[in-house]
Amino acid sequence: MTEEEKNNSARENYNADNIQVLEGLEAVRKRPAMYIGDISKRGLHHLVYEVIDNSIDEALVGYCDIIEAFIHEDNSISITDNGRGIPTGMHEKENRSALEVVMTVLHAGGKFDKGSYKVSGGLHGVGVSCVNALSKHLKVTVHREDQVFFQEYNFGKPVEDVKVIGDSPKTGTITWFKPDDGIFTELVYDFEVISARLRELAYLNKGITLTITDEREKDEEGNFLFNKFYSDNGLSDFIEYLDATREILMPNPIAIEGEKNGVPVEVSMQYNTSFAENLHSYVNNINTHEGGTHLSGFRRGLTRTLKSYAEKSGMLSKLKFDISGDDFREGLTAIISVKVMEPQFEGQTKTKLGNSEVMGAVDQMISESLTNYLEEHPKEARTIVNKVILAATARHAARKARELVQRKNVLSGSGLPGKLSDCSERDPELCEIYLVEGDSAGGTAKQGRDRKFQAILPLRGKILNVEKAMPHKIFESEEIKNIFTALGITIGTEEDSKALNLEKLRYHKIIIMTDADVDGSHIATLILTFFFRHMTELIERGYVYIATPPFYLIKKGKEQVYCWTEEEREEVVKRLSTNGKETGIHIQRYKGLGEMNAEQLWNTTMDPAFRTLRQVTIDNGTEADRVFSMLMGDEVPPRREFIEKNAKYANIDA
Ligand code: 0RA
Repeated sequence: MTEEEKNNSARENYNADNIQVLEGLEAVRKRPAMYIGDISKRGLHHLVYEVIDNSIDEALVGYCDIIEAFIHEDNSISITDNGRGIPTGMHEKENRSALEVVMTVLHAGGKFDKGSYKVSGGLHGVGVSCVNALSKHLKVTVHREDQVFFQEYNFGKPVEDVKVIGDSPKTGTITWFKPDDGIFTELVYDFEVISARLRELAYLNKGITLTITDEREKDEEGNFLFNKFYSDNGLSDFIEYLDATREILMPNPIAIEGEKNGVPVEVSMQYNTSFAENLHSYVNNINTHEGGTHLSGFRRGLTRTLKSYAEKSGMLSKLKFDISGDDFREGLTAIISVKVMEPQFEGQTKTKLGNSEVMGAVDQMISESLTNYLEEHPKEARTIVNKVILAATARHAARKARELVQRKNVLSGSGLPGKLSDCSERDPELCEIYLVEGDSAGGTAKQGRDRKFQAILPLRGKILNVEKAMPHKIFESEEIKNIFTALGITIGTEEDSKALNLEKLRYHKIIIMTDADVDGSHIATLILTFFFRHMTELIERGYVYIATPPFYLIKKGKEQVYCWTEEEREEVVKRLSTNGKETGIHIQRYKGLGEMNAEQLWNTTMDPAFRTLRQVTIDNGTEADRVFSMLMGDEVPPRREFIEKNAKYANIDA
């Protein structure tokens, strides 16, 4: 064959392969959300997690311990690892480099290592080929067998065959990609979001170093933003991180690790003085928000083991009522992490583990290890039982209070709170409710609203801090009772004291509207804490929003402009200035909603045609749990540090 014939032949083969490849990757490009969840911020970040997951898999089989992520100046991403490098040899069936197959064929990743332990995730585990399909440009560099291999792609299509571009003494894989701006609606990476995921991965996979460098931004010393995560003790370190601002009841978390019926199970747990139940479960490093069989197994094992210990100890003899399953989990922070070969994910968001064999495995594991622990730690065992008794007593009180409230609502006609100005529409999908800080702003909102579909519920001052209060307090707080009844939600059944009944939910948009100052953001946080702890499902369904009133009204002559940021204000002032002079410009800083009249409030903050609502979402439930307990808990220094780092009002109020 001449050189030209060779090239032609290669091209023909290449084209034949390509047809097949295009079918797969075109499907991803046509319906990206089916593969990565969505095409907004979440999906954009999903690309990074997908690539990192492949490196984590390499680490799990013991060949890699450093994974580094970079956000480049143009919002492209690189992930490097020091694993064996993606295989580059000829893939016999496909008749081209294995590397190319991994990068261009759906679900091809990892299939070479038949003997090895490979688990794959739910939403994750779609394969790096998906990332390739959704990238404008991607380059992969592999160091292995003393050489450097390279291939690049446009929209998932190889630009040329895999080639050797140099020699190398090391091994590893470097993947660089630039997400396709024709697919994603959001293209800016969030350093904190990626950091939170890397932190989580470091705790879930002890011994691996994960770093993130943000090349878009430098600190005061001229260094790029940088985070490094590493954990020696895995889940127990995670528990200590999550409980850092809680008052704990034992010197160290209880750590459980082993394998049952072929299922690797890892659990760490610790009791604290709070009333919240904080269970976080993972399957193959993926957070299972909706729980599933591993969580059920944990609950069963925990309840049975503690109950049997408590009964044997005689500590329950004075108790005049039953202990329920909930009582064993009040003030408990626990992480359950299992690895499952072929996970079945179910539920609304496909984050509920369905594999039935996992339930027994976790149950047995917990029973055996916890029984040992209790025998070896009598002091901690007594503390736990006392905590359970306290929880049972409080639950008993809460039930009485709740029954009283719910009976009263039935008796008092419509049952709606007197302070609610309801809308006339009845279809919940079309209805909105504004939870407004203060009676006076509530009055303005009532005048300004469209009464057809907008309801107003004014809340008085600071609502109850549910993070610190005993559970039954929420049924005694007037403001919180009003929220429940206005929304049409009941909480708690005989079986589950925390179950939400959303059947009679009256609004599908619940909008928190507070002053744009420090007090206002504190009140918004109190309300959000309440929703996060007691009405999580409303947030998960996307029903909870935050209104964004403007910070400034700038006037000059007849022109009026509202501004939401400092940058906007500067821009507008510049535009309205004549010859660099600000003469005739009047700037009004809105400190509170009360400074706006009804028309202004409607125009800027409530009119659906103009307003901006920020939807409340939970990107990372574990991190959200930690932040809420810190913001609303007892310790001041970490809270101050967080607020100083994140406050957008700080400079404005100063
Ligand atoms: C399968 C087999 C081998 C390496 C990998 C997968 C691998 C994949 C990725 C993805 C990102 N980084 C990775 N590192 C390794 C190697 C098999 C062998 O060398 O015998």
